[in-house]
Amino acid sequence: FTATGFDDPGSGPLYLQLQRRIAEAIASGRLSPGSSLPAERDMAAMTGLSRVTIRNAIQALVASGQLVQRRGSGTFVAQKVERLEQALSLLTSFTEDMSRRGKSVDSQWISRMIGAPAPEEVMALGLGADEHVVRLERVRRSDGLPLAIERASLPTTVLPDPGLVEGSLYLTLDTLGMRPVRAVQRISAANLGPRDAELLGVSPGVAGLRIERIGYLATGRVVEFTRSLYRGDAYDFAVELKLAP
Ligand code: 16G
Repeated sequence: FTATGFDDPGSGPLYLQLQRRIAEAIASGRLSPGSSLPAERDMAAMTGLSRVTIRNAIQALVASGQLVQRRGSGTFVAQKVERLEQALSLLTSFTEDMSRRGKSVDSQWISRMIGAPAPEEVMALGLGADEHVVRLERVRRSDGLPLAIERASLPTTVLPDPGLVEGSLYLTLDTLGMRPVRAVQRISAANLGPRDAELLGVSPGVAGLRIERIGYLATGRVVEFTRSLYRGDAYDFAVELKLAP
């Protein structure tokens, strides 16, 4: 970025001119996905613009999802995501969904543990006194791109040891004869907090989708209570509707 070209009074506010220039550099590939932007102070020196102007231009590009800000490490060009259409009427696993699309799955573990259930886990899983839960917290990635954070809770009577899950939870449950055959799913809007945004490689405050799934065996026994945060810029959920009787 150079100091030239910012003096044309007909081109609108300075921050908009800079915003346009950065957007063009991203579109043309001169600034590639994942690359970092110079610090605000250095950009001010390069362009001769004030730090407030630089900040305004960057904030606008962060809000539109073209740039991502990470606490402590700076501002980066956002990774391009291709939106995925996900059917809502089928009970599939993340691994199956991605393999069907010919994509690789590599999930990043955040934590796996056994503990006493929180009140909402007791409610959702219908736990009795003294029952414990296994908690699996993962960032689900496909072709290296983080798409969702999943926090699954299961009774230890369903999954006795969190270490049994290597890759696919549903595959593990299948081998234990505990794979859900029915589920109730709720979707609501959520703005991603700083920690979750960081895990997903997006800017804090961007739109996400909160999805809760409660999975049942044919007997009606609850096996899974999973709370997920999906990237709002990566998913379209689709469902076929029929006429009401
Ligand atoms: C899906 C499910 C999640 C389930 C997971 C198992 C949604 C919103 N969530 O991501 O509830 O635990 O699949 O995936 O669809 P896995 O077998 O690949 O671990």
